Amino acid sequence: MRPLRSLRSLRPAGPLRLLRLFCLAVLLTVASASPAVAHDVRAGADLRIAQTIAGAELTLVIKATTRVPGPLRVEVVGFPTAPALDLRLRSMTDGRVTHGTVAPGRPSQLRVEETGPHELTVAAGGEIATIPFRVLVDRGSGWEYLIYGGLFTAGLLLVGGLLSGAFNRRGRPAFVVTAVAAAGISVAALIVVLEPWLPAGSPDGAEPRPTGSALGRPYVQRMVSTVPAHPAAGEEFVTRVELFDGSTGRPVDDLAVHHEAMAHLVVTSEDGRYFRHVHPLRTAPGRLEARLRADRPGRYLAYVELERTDSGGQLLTGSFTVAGPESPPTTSPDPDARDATAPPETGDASDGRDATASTGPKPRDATAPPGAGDPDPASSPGPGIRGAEAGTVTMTPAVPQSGRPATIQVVTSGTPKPWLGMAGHLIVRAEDGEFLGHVHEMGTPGSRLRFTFGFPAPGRYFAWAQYATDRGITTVPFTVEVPR
Ligand SMILES: [Cu+2]
Repeated sequence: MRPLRSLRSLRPAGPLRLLRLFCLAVLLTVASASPAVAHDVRAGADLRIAQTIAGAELTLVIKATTRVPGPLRVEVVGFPTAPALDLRLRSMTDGRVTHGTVAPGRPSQLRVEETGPHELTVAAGGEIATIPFRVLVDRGSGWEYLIYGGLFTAGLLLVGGLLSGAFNRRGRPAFVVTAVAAAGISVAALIVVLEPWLPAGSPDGAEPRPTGSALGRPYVQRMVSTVPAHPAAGEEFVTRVELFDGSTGRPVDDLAVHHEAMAHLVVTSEDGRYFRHVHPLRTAPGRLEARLRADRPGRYLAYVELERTDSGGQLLTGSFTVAGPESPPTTSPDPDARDATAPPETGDASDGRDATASTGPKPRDATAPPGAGDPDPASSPGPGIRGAEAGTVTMTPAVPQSGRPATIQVVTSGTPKPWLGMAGHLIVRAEDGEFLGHVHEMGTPGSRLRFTFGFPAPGRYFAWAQYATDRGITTVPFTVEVPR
């Protein structure tokens, strides 16, 4: 029988073992560093929230705070403009309240006395929204202390090593001291290099995370309704979305900011001629509301895109019916309506209520009819787009195939500016309403937007490309036929 090797011989020599242990510790730390939550409000970052209020589409910007107690600056960006908003900031910790007013170009300077949960109430045009948020202040990561500690120790030891070397003929103590100093410098340098991947300390005011929440919170359950229950064509009504936690029955009030909004509400008529993309107001815990007006009776489909904290993104659906006499299709529609096939210059909504709207006749067909040998000139791909009229949509390939990516290019009027964190948005609905897709612009420079989209199945799709310029939000509607 072969003798067992002694355990001792399996162990690496002392310094080598220490080095291995150190590398293992670094690897474990990096591996266990969880990626940052994408829509968390972080210290040092502005909180941007899109709101559709008083008929205007705007983004409220709560600026990052660096010191508390201190000022809290609130700004507003209008698309194209925004009314003056009355602000009321309330600390959820001690109930302290401060007031202010904000308008485009006129920021409001509120004051915060402590970190933690706050509520900002925004009022304009008889509408009120309350936005819960947390004031967070970075207290620095523990790694920084390690870096500075390592460098400080190394500095001390280096001086000690030099002195010891100078006064001691036998160089061994000096060598040891210098070696430890070099190790200190190495640790500090390694942490500097690895810092982007190391877990950051939670900032002051952050929500205490429950332990053992690996499974996350359940998906939201919803109720979509209108007030009044049976809205009439041409009259304003409220679309209400109520969110419940299925496991507790309580309102869901922990939405993460998703694409710069608490929720995105898309309402379309069954025939695709009516389209609204708005950012509903939080009027009560778990309740989101948006004022709308539909010009024609019929069935309307509502889609809500949101993200619950620790739960992920979700698309909720609902529908409602607008009552009233059918208006003759050829007469001029209500003042809100606009010609979907007109160039965006004339199609830009002047009324903020419809800043993200499109209504009117049947949108143009961006695709050649299936089987047509000679595609529509507007469908010619890529290069031909130069100098094309704003609102021109081209598809590559000209006839998209289901399940394969297609590139959709939209000529814009002017250079788009960021809206909801992106240069452009494309929303696609299947004709039967069973599918709604939403993709973003791919970062194309200049006055055009490019999207990649995969149509999931053959059929007819209604699509709306949206972008913002100084003149407001432009919506370019078109239809796409995906052959079998
Ligand atoms: Cu949105």
